[in-house]
Amino acid sequence: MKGRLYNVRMRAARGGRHEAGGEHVSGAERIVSGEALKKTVDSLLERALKHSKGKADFISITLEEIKEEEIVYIPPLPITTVEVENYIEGRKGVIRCLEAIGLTSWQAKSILSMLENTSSIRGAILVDINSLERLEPDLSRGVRATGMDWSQDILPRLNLVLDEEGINNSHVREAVALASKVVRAPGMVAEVCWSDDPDYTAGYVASKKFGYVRFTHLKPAGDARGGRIFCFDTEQASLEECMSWLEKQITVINQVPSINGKFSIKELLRRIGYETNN
Ligand code: PML
Ligand code: MG
Repeated sequence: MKGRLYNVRMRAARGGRHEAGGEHVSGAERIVSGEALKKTVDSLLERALKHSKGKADFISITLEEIKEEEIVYIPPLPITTVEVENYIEGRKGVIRCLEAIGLTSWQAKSILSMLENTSSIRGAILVDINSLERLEPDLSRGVRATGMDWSQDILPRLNLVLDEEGINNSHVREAVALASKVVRAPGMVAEVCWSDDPDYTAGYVASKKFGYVRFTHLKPAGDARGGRIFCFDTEQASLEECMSWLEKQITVINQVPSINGKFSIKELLRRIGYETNN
C-alpha cells in the first residue's frame, strides 16, 4: 500500500462507555489510505449506530497514522467451510479440531466451556492450555487483537474469491484478517470464535495446522452471546511476546486466501485424521 496509512478503530457500547460497565455492542477496525479515510469513518459510524445488538450510546472512533516500516505483511489462512445441521454438531466439530491440533479431550472441552460461559467481553479470553488459567491482565476487558486488515490493493480480488464461495460478508473478511494474525502470535496454538451478533450463527477454529475452519452454526439463532478464546501455550513463548504481537504489531494481509471448499462434518473428520464408521 502506498501513501499515508491510518488505523481507524471503532468501539461502541450501550449503557455507558465500556470502562464504566456499558455493554459492548460493536467493534471494528480498518487500515486505509488518506483518501479512504472519510468513507471508512462514515461506514464504521453507520455500523455502530445500526447494530443488531441494539443502539449504542457510546461510540469511540480513533485514527492513528501508521508508518510503512511498522507493517508486517502476512498471508491469510486458507478457508474451509464445514456445513453442520446445528450448533451442537458444530461445537462437537470444534472439539475434534482442537484434539487434532494436539490438545487433549479434557483441554478441548474445558476451553469450549470457558467460551460458552463467559458473557460478551469486548476482547478475547487468553487461556494457558497447560493450566487452563485465564491470562488477560484485565478479565473484564480481555485481550484485543488489533492493528490488522486486508491491503486495499487486493480487495477487488478478495471480494471475487469470497463471492464465488458465497461467503463475502464483513464477518468473514474481518474474522479471517484477525485469525490470520492471531494464530501467528508466539506460542499461539488455536483460536475459537463465534459471533455475538444474534442473527449470525457461524464461527470458526483457526490454527496454523488446519487454517481457518468455519462452521455454519456454532450457536443458536437469536443468541447474543459470543466471543473469542485464544489458546496459548506458556511453554512455547512468553506472555509479553504474545501480547505484544496481538495488541501492538500492525499486520496487513497482501494475498487472497485459498478456498478449500465446503464439507460435511464427516468429511472434515476424515481430512483431519479421524475415521468414522457411520
Ligand atoms: C463476528 O463477526 O462477530 C465473528 C464472526 C465469526 C465467523 C465468521 C465466518 O466465518 O462466517
Ligand atoms: Mg460483532
